Amino acid sequence: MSLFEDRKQAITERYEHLITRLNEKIPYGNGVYDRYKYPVLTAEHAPLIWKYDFNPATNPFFAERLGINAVLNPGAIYLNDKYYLVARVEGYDRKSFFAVAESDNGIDNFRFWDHPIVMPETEDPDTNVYDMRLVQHEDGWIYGLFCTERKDPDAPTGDLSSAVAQCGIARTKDLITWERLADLKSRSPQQRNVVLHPEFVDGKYAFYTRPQDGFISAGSGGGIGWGVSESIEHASIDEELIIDERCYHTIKEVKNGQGPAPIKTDKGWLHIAHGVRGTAAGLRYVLYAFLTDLQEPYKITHRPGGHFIAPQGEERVGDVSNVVFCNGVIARENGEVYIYYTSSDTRIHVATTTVDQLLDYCVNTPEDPLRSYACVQQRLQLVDRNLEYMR
Ligand code: M1P
Repeated sequence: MSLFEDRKQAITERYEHLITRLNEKIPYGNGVYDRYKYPVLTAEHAPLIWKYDFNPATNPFFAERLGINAVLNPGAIYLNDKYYLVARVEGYDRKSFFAVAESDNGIDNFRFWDHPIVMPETEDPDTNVYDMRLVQHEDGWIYGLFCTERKDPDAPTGDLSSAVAQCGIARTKDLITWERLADLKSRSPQQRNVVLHPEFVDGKYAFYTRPQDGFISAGSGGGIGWGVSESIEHASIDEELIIDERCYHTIKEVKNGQGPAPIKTDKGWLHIAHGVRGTAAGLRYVLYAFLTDLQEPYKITHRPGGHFIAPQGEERVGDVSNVVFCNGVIARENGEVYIYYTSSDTRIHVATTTVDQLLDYCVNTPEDPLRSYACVQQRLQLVDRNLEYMR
């Protein structure tokens, strides 16, 4: 066989082995959720036809032509008995694009569709798009809200890093054809982590936002915000209410952001979000959870203290280390929940749980009491209750 054929065959076999590998639940868990042995999507899951030129006349070494650097931060949706992830796929050129991967069971055998999503541009082209939140809205459309990033037109000469992040909005019925709507307008100079609430609130479209002053830094802004808009075609928020603030010496001291759209339960809307704190090794991103009122989704009713998922083991290392991020969750009608989280901006994992377990976590985990002394009191209460019970 030629070098071309040798490589093509070996690489195709390795790829098929990876794509069809069964996942394994890691035993014991923590009673709140279970992690799995293997990531569900990595850069290696990108179809070979996205990367290689399969014509030996133009690619005699079967060399990669367009590499994929990372597959991360997917939106998630359950449709037609399948689990779909709309992943952020990042090429070697640092640009991200969206692509759909599907699986029958949500924990393994995810396979990308042949064609990445063609996301139409607005009249102001995006430099980079990423982190789609997929929402099946009660108006009948599936919406994808994502970050659109463009160079900051006010950046001083020589500053090639400053950017403006805003919320792009698109809608679809089938995840194939997307109609791009106008970017969200709000008063904040920067918006990331914007999420559409799945239901109308007082007849309006409602959004979770994350206003901030700078591209990276929250500055005087930050926190998870809430705002409403009459229109989705030209979404515009006049007033943003901060519903979950940043807080000194907590997991969300530097910034925080809504994860996927919240899950509707009989005890309230169940939210997964990310919190960021500074360390000597850089920023640390963890996930946390909270519950909001069913009628007034902007009112938090329960806030379990501390992190819900933090990076562990190999998850701690990647392109942006010490990060877990989640913008995709699937809550099945039977109560099963699939949380798709990304570790270190590099690969996607699943954690499985149930609505009952998540509600138990939210309702029965005490809040962060914000001081060491109070934390000790909290733990002593648990110890004493246990000793009394076990007597
Ligand atoms: O690198 C970690 C994350 O940083 C950003 O999130 P945030 O705006 O909350 O800081 C995003 O760029 C996200 O994609 C990335 O995973």
